Amino acid sequence: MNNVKINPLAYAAGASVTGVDLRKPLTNAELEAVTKAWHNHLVLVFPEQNLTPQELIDFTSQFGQVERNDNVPYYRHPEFPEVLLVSNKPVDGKPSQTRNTGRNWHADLTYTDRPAKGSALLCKEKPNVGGDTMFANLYMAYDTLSPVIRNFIDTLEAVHDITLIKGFSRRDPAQIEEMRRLNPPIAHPVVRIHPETDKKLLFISERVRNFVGMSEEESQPILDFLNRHATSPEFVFRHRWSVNDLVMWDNRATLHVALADFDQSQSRHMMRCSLLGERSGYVINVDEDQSAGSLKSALAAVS
Ligand SMILES: O=C(O)CCC(=O)C(=O)O
Ligand SMILES: [Fe+2]
Repeated sequence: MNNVKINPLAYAAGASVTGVDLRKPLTNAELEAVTKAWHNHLVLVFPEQNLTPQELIDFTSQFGQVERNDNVPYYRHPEFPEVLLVSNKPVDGKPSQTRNTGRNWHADLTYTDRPAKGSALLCKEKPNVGGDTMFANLYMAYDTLSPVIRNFIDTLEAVHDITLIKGFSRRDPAQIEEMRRLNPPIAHPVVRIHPETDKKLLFISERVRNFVGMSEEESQPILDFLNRHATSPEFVFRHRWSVNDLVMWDNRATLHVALADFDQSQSRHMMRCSLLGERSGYVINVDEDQSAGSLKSALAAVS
C-alpha cells in the first residue's frame, strides 16, 4: 500500500506525483510506483519538495548511481560535487557560466561514453514568468517515422560533440579547453533500445555534428529533419516551474531544452543531480572520418 498519486500532465510525456515526501527514503511500494510511472510518463513532476542538496542526492540515488559531474567539473555545489548548479546568479561577481545551460534540444551527457540514465532538477528560485523547460518523447519520434527512414537510420551512428552546446564558445576560454579535452567527439547509435522498457527510440540531439562515415554536408539535412521531427509539438511536454518542484526525467527516452523566455535580471536557480547511464559509444577521430566521406575528398580523388 502507498499513497502515491500519478496524474498525467500531457499526452506525450509528463505526470505529477503527489502523496510522497521525498525527504524520506521511499518505501519499496513507493519506489515501485514511481519507477513504473517514470517509465510510462518519462518526466515526473514532484511539487512542493523543499530538499537540501544532500536530500536531493539521497532521493536520486534510489534510482541508480549518482554522477559526480567530472566531465564538466564546473558550477558544482561547493560541498556536493554531485549537485550541479544551473543558475543565472553571479558567482564571485562574475556572470554564471551555467546561466544559459540547456538552450538547445539535448539529452544530458551524450558527449560522454555514459549518457545519463536520468536527471533530477530542483527549482529553488524562479522568475515571475517563464524559464520553462520542454521535454520531447523519443519513442514517439521513432515510432512515427516511415519504415524506409527507420530502415535507413537503424545502423547509423551519430557524432555527439560538446562544442555544439549552445553558447559554448562564449564560455570561459580555459573551461572550453578543459571541456574539449575531457570530452572528445563520441559516436552513439541513432536508434537505441531502452534497457528497461525494451522499446526502440530515436537517439538524436542538436548536439550531433554528423553521422559516422558521412560528411557534415551530407548529414545536415538528415539531422535537421530528425531533430525537427523528434521535437514536433505533438511529442512535447512543457513544464512551467514553481519553486520546490522537483522534475525527474528519463534521459534515455527524452530530449529537453531550457527556454530563455524570461527576464534575465530575475534569478533562476536550480540544482541538478544526474544518474550514470550504461556505457555506450566510442571516441571517434573526426578528421579521419570526415575525410572518408567528404565531397572535397571525392573531388580530390577524381582530379
Ligand atoms: O534549466 C533547465 O531547465 C534545464 C537545464 C538543463 O538542460 C539541465 O539541467 O540538464
Ligand atoms: Fe540538460
